[in-house]
Amino acid sequence: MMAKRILTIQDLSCVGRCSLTVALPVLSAYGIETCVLPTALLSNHTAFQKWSCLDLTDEMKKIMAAWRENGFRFDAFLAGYLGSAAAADVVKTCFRDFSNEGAKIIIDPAFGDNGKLYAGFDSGYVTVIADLIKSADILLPNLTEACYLSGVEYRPDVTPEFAKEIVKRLAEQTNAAIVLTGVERGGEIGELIYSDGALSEVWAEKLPRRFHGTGDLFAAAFSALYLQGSGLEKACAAAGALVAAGISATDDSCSYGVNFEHALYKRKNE
Ligand code: PXL
Repeated sequence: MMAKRILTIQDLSCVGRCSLTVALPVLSAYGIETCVLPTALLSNHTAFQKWSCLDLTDEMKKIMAAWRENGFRFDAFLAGYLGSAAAADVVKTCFRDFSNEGAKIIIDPAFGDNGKLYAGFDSGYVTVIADLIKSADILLPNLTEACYLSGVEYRPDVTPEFAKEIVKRLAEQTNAAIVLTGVERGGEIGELIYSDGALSEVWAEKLPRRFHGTGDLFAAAFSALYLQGSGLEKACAAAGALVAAGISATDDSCSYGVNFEHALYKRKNE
């Protein structure tokens, strides 16, 4: 079997499950060879009160220079939280220089939630990401990110009908399939998918508690399943089920993220 090699490009936050500390174990557990390009090194994610952050943009350039000499190529990319506009520029070069033929570029914009930008981001960062997503084959925004990227005002009570309009607007701005996450209706949560001019929806029971890092967990599992040949809807349903299993197994405070380790372990041992 020709194995796929993915490069995931995100920050490394030492505490609080998110970005690389989620993507690397999850992609590996699904059997995908996973390489990493860390964009920043943080003491912990920025939803905790205090954090330190070392921007790694300069190191990313050095890493990529060595990779060019080694002739490395990747079959897929999963880009998430980048941390700075400068890092986003480097990521664009990375896609250009290290893609195998037919490589899939999956981008989770990862700059906000609940109608707000994450600490440290501003409209300039959103503009840079709005440019970066033009390279994407698949875009995985949540509602907040989709609103910022498409210039639509965020409303927490957005109806699935209105969400469809946002998704179509985003599709016009990119060549990507759009997978809008965290759409709600009644007691359900799901994804709206727009691909090749067709809309589809995936729904599951909404669990009452919200956790940090669920978007990163969804993106990692979705990417693994998609690369293994699941269609967009199937990959969404299975990734959503993993997130739900993780949430059900979590009794920590929401800042520490989801107990995906238990969900992965159970998946393997059932
Ligand atoms: O889960 C998204 C994320 C990733 N990385 C860092 C973050 C956040 C969200 O706050 O702060 C450093």
